[in-house]
Amino acid sequence: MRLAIDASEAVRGSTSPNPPVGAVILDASGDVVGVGATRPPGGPHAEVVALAAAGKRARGGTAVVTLEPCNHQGRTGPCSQALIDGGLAVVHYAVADPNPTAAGGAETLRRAGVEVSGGLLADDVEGGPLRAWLHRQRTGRPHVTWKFATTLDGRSAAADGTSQWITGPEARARVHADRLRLDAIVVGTGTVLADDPRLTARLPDGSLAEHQPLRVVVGTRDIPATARVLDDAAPTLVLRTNDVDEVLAALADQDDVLVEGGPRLAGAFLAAGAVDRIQAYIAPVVLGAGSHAVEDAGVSTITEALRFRRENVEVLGDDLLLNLIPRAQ
Ligand code: AOF
Ligand code: ZN
Repeated sequence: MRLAIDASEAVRGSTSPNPPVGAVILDASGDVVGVGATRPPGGPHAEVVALAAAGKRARGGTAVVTLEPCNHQGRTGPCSQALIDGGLAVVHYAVADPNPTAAGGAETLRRAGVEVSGGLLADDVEGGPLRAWLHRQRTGRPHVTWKFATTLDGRSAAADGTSQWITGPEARARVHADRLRLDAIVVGTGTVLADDPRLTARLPDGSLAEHQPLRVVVGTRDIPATARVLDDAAPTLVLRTNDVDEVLAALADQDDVLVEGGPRLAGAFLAAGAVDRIQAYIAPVVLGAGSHAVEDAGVSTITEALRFRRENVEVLGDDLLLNLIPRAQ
């Protein structure tokens, strides 16, 4: 299952609206004979990719899949039937498929005499590669991560508005590595006017990655046609609204969405309860003046404070990355 999770991580960001699934086939003696992951929409599912690699060696073997094999004729045939046809004796999956159209694969396999078990490393899969997709299946809304960088004194830009760079090179490398796996990056028009960001996913050598997240600019201020976010390096969606629900509706086909600055956009998402996860980069830097990461989150008294709990803390060079999720979840 660890191998299947790794395989699915490698395709995260390239499969939505389908989930990034990983599959591993072991032959009858337990050797790995096929590894696969979901191809971009319209392409084969993970199991079919892994079965193709395994060929006849799958007969009498075991399939390990991060999601319950699908049971429907969609853009591709049902994976449950592909596993039966491949002669698999055992199937382990991590998470049941919550999509009613696709569910039922476990039952179909059992009826065909295959030994089936679910739940293997389910927490790792639910909190990892399938987290954003499962969230959208459950809520109908994309999974939103709010990311920001702050100094020790809680500033995200200096008094003159400059903000590059608060964090060090390790943290910046991490931000770019994460971008490769996203479906969309959202910024406000104020950030475009102040920083003129490109918002592209770039490889360590600075070149453009093959998969680019959708760039989304939100707000009612005009941005110049020369803004770098409008270049042809990646697709861009401009939403002339301040309404968080409208933004989420426009992104209904995206699983994994990152909201970056600025402070008003972050405040609007927080106030709307639309932040599912926070990535807070904290740099050992003091500015003593300058703007904060959030302007107004709809909180006027301490009992209304928005509270989060720690998922984990990472050390990146001299900086810290706090991964947080809402208390209620
Ligand atoms: C699997 N293995 O690798 C994936 C699955 O649009 P379709 O026809 O490709 O079907 C998409 C649905 O299939 C998706 O919503 C989810 O329920 C399941 N995805 N299932 O057995 C895979 N990606
Ligand atoms: Zn399938």
